[in-house]
Amino acid sequence: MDSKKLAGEKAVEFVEDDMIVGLGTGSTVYWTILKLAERIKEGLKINGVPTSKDTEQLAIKLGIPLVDLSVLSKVDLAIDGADEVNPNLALIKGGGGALLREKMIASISEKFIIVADGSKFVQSLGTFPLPIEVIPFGWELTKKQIEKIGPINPILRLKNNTPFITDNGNYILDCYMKSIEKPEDLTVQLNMIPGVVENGLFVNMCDFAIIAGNNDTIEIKY
Ligand code: ABF
Repeated sequence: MDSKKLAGEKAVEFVEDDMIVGLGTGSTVYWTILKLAERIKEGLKINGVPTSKDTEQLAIKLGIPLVDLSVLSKVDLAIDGADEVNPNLALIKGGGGALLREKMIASISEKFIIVADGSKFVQSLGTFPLPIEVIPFGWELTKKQIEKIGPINPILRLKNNTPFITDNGNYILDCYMKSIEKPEDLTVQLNMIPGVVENGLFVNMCDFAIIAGNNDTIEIKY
C-alpha cells in the first residue's frame, strides 16, 4: 500500500466519538480525512476543524461536520502531515503554505499526531527549506531582518511567477539552510522579527508521529 495512505489511515484509530478533531493539510492527511469520512458514515460522531481552505472544501465535500475555531478553546486531537520530522519530533511544516493555521490548531490540541512516510524522518532538520509566513507590507525589509540571523537564504515563494498568497493573505519566504541545529532557538528568533507572522518549525508540539515505511510497515515514534 502507498505509505502516505498507510500512515494517514492509521491515525484514524486514535479518533473517538465526540472529539473535536483538527484536520491537517496535505497529501498524507488527505487519507486520514477520507477514512474519517468513511467512519462518520458508519456512525462516528466528531466535529472537524480545518487547517486550510483546501481541507475545508474537502471536508465539506465528504460530509464531515465542521466547527468554527472561533467558538473553541481547545481541540481534542489534531492530525497533520509534515515536511520533516527529527528524532525529538521537532518538525518543519508549511511546504503546502498552511503553516499558520496548522500551528494555531496544533497549539490548542490536547494531542497532536503527525502522519508521514519514511522519507520525512531525518536526523537533523533543514534539508527541506523552512517556510516563514510574512506580511506583504515591507516583506523585503522583513527578509533583510531574517538574513541578519545567519546563513538562512530566504527566497520569496512564487506561484505562476507571482508571489504565492497564503489563506491569510500573506507571503511565504522559503529559507535554504544546510541544517537547523537548534530549532527551539531559531523559532523564537524568527518570531521576534516584526513582519514575521509565523514560521514552519513546530518544536515540542508533536505527541507522536506515525511513520510508514516500505512493505506496509508502520512505526510510531514518541
Ligand atoms: C502540510 O502538508 C504541511 O505542513 C506540509 O507542508 C505538508 C505535508 O506533506 P505531505 O503532502 O507529503 O503530507 O501538513
